[in-house]
Amino acid sequence: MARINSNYSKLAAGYLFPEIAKRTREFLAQNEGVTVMRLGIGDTTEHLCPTIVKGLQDEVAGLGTSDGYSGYGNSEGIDPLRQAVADLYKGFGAEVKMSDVWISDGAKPDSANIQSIFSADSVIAVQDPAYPVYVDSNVITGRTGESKDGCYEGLVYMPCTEENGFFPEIPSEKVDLIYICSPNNPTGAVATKEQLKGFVDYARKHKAIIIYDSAYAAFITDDSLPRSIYEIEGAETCAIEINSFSKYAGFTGVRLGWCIVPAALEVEDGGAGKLHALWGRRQNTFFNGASNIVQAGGLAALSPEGQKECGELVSFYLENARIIKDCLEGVGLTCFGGDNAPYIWMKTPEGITSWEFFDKLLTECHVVGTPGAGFGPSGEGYFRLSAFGHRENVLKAVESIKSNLKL
Ligand code: PGU
Repeated sequence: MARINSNYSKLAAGYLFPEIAKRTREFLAQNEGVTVMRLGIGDTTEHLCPTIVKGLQDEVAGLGTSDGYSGYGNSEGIDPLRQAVADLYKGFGAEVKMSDVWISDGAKPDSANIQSIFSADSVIAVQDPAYPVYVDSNVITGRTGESKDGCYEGLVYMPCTEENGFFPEIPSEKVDLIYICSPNNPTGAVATKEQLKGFVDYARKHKAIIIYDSAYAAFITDDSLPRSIYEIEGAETCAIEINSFSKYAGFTGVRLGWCIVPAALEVEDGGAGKLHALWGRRQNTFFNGASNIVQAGGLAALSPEGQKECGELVSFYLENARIIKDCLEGVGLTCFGGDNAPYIWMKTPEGITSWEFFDKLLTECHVVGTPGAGFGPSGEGYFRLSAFGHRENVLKAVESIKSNLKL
């Protein structure tokens, strides 16, 4: 008799973004003729850069020839791309070995899958608020109890608040896995080197592992801020880093990411090389490698010309962020983030919950955003606006907010 994984029933709600899409669809069904401006999900909108398109097309053309055809690749990805990723890190002063780089089909699968190489009784610490995948993947695996008052039992929440600049204090208890996202989704805050050093020191002392999601690293314009945790000395012994081509190169639909699992990592019951080998074993069993076509696109994205073109895209989205933030501050709302990240983290007006603000913004302004509560209990009272959008759509959204939002 087959039985279900009952941990799924612990999940407090549906996955956040489909839930928002559903509520938006319901609103549109009830309000015929209305169009909405979508600043909800962080999904890129601008077309691929020419250098990437050429990289993809050349690979497709090659696959149509006997010489250029390739079948299954290594689950860790093609070496030139792994090397290009390692070289990218060199560019900002971090030492990453090509052999520690795994190419994947995106940061979301990696951030959900990585927990599988750790013990089932690991104590998990998450920034609160956080990208929901870190929590949900551990709930599904059974590392938490039930959800009570918006918190899962057994999970260590590290509040990120206005008071601590949206970067958490180091846990006072012993935890085993620590998820850190910088630039942060949803708060837009970027951890400083000193802040990361505090966590690296903690992790080395307690043989904990940091899972560092740097999916938005390309949005850092302030050169004093770290783009990788490996800019911190000793991080290769205690940190895994996950990143993506999604936001940097517009690959949200194309799909490509990478995960760095250094051979130098050490845990309580495994010395150097152990976690590295386990991740290789996991990927070889569950994954047949990222698409060869897409990897060629990734290689083009990391070429000097590709980096220049992608950099322009990133600047375009950061300009959107500035436009949105200026508008919100102009109507008297308090905002954070948006300077080195594509998200603006806004305080909801006094007495209005984040889901109430979602409804208010949708009904009054026809603008879709993301309620902070969807990212964890400390997200209540906040609202996320995404800077991904066509300029025309962003301008329409800000005009509507200025004219129609009743505060
Ligand atoms: N990591 C973080 C921190 C993210 O915010 C996102 C996307 C990803 C990883 C996903 O990267 P991929 O390489 O594309 O897999 N966050 C978006 C999209 C929502 C989602 O469910 O992934 C967001 O709006 O938060």
